[in-house]
Amino acid sequence: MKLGTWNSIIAILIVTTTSLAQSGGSFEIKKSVIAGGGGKADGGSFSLTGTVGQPVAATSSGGSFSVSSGFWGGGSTPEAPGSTRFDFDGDSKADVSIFRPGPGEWWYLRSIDGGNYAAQFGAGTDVITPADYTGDGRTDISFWRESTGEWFVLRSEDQSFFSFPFGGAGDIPVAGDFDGDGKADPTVFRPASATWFTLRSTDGGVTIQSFGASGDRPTIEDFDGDGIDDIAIYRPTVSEWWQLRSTQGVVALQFGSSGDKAVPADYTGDGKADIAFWRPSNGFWFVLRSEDLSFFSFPFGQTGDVPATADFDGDGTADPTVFRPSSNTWFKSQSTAGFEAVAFGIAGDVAVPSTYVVE
Ligand SMILES: [Ca+2]
Ligand SMILES: [Ca+2]
Ligand SMILES: [Ca+2]
Ligand SMILES: [Ca+2]
Repeated sequence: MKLGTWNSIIAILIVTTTSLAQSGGSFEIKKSVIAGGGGKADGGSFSLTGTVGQPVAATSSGGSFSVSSGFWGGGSTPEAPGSTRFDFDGDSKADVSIFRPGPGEWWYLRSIDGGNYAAQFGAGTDVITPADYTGDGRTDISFWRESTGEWFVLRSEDQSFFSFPFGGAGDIPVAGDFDGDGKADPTVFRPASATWFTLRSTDGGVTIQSFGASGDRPTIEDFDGDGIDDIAIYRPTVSEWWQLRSTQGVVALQFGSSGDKAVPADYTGDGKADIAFWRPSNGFWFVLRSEDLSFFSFPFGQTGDVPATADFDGDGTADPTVFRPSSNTWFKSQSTAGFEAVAFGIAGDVAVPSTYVVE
């Protein structure tokens, strides 16, 4: 989900007296990244139309002109970078979090300051659907009620909620950003007809697509790394992965065997989700590298654990993680911050980062 490439964009503003492509007066700009997704910088007889919006860096001056350049937010239509999944407090680090079905409570451990947060929202019979629907970079607590097909979203901004009907009995609710505006689009996969229905956040319209077959399970990720989530399925009976990639088209691969749990995420950190599964019988992880489709495997966790992968240390690379219900302990193999065990939850709790794991 997270767009690591945005973090690596570097703005370079160079002022010289030579004359090259982008020039005006006595200065020349070789490279620049301007905020606001289309903003413009002006000075005297010169103007520069911006390209990419990101948080502010600095202002550079030259002669009679200055350009505030680099990375800053705001503007009329800021393009939100993709949100980190299961990041409720908005620090780009996923938060250890549980849903308590009995009372319909959500609890999470804020990575930003170590505090606890709790909210009551939903019931044990609801299907939880956490995602950033409002586009503020923080995951919104959310659930889908199958009996009425209604979605409920608790806005991260002010804890108010909204609801709307979308989908019906038998559907599988998922969420992904399919139109690339930084807001998750409520989506249901209808197994009976292998049809996808997406409620677009950009214009409120509905996209209907056929992809997959009856019995498939949705596994949405950004597999081709273009910043737009891709419709994808895992076919448990034959361990096949089918992806309708937004830029690179359809691909199908076989990886895994019966009983494995599908846990696709970007474990290699190249910005593309990797096909991956966790094997409950021996606690091994298997990752098919997006770079070259070679694979690697390693043991982490044991039978009875629940895979709960997310990017807990916020470096853009998914961290293999398991939640152990017997002791309510989280074991994280973090790509940068290393191993960490955290006790969080009580008996019967559901690990929120396991929400979209399928088998
Ligand atoms: Ca966080
Ligand atoms: Ca994509
Ligand atoms: Ca990858
Ligand atoms: Ca990480």
